[in-house]
Amino acid sequence: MDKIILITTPLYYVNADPHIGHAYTQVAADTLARYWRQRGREVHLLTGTDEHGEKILRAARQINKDVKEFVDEGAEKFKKLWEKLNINYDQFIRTTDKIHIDTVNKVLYTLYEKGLIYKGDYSGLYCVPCETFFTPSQAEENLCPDCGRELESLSQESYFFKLSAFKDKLLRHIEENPDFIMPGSRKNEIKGFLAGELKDLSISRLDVEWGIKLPFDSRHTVYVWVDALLNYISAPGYLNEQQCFRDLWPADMQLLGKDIIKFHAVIWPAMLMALNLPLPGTVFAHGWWTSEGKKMSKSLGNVVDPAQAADEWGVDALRYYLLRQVTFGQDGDFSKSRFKERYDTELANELGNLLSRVLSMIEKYRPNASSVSPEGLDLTVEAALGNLDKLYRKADFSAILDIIWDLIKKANSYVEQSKPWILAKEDPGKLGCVLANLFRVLRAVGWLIYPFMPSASGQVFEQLGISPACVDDIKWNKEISFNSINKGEPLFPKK
Ligand code: ME8
Repeated sequence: MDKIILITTPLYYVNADPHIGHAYTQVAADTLARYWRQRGREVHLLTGTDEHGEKILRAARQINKDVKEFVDEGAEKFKKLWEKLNINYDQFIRTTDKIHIDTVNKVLYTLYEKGLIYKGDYSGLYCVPCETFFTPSQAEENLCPDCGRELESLSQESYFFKLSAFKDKLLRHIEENPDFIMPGSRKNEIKGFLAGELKDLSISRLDVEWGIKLPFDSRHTVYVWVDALLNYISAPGYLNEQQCFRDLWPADMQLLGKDIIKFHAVIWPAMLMALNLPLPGTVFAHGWWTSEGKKMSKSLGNVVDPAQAADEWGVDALRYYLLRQVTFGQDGDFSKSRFKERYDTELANELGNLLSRVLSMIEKYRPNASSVSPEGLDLTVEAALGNLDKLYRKADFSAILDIIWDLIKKANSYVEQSKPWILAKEDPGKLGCVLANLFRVLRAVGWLIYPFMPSASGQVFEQLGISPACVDDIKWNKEISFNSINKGEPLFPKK
């Protein structure tokens, strides 16, 4: 039996409202999950929220809210948005869940017993918004090298994880597993980072009240990143090492943004190695979105609210735009004018029009579906289907959408070239064949767009009057009938 495919997203901080960057990772994860389910694989999509630490506590205090109430509300905001964006996740873990807290305790105790955690003194700088430690040489003028905000000085007793002991093993793993860190640019970044000195990691703080206490020294609170990363094994059931854990772990695809690649491609695998657990198949760090050419920030007022964008354009169009606009792995810019351009051209004109014109012609001419000659379209459909597994494994959404749109464009040109309105008068036999070919292309297109645009896919099938259950149902030679077509509203109405 095939392994259950485990796909993970980061656990988002609950101190701020979800924005387009969070939606991006979710849409990508959901698209991968939908594809593999569509191929008959069992998938577990894991997501959740990161709720401990000083940043969260300060945010709650700032608005005089009880911190538990604050994180409960924060988690709900994410859940609500995922529902709106049609994100079909299987598990939502919160770092305040008991099973997670118990798992963190178990892991830290195990590592302590193994001699991989020791007590020392930490002296250095800390960025609260990024929840990250820096040495003075990494920071200019006391400013965070990542976010530019002021750093705080820390000097206190702390427990350390022997991260340095894993440097060579990590480098070897990266070399031996070319798909472990994707894309290649991120892999090079991590290899460069590991080429320098890898210091042990401070994993506890004395002065943070909101978090998990160290099981062997309750004066200390676990560093939020160690806490949060462990969700990836607490959620699938590491605590009791149940069968479900063995069925799910290791993750096949861990998705995240490039901002947190070091945590996921250095600290996280080292922790797994320390626990003698297998490493994830792929850690994929996608790029960063800006908005209208600028970094998104509250003060600039240019933060894109995904719920609002979905209201304005429709959920499917938003999902499409996010995965179409940039090659997954590269940075991108959210621009209303480019969104509109893609909406009008690719969704309304190319895809929406193809469906509506083909169905109008079938309704009008009522030909007999015939299968005399596929005129090459069959090969394009088969080639598209044949390439998908490989591309989805690489999360190469751009290449997949290129293939789908190539098919759509070919079908539109085929309409222009074969001129069914003339065939209706001159060659009814050929007309039946042309419209049957187009019906078959649309059947495949409905299937192919499903992971990206699940509702539009459903509408295509409804209008074609079919309900394919598996890929065999959309293969070229599977019989068709025009009897159940049901031309409906435009897929993507003009804005
Ligand atoms: O880092 N462009 O949570 P977070 C693209 N709690 N992606 C973006 C983005 C943008 N402008 N902004 C956010 C944390 N993201 C930790 C994670 S995991 C164990 C703990 C996405 O709320 C992207 O996936 O700051 C990024 O890595 C993540 O949100 C950061 O979310």
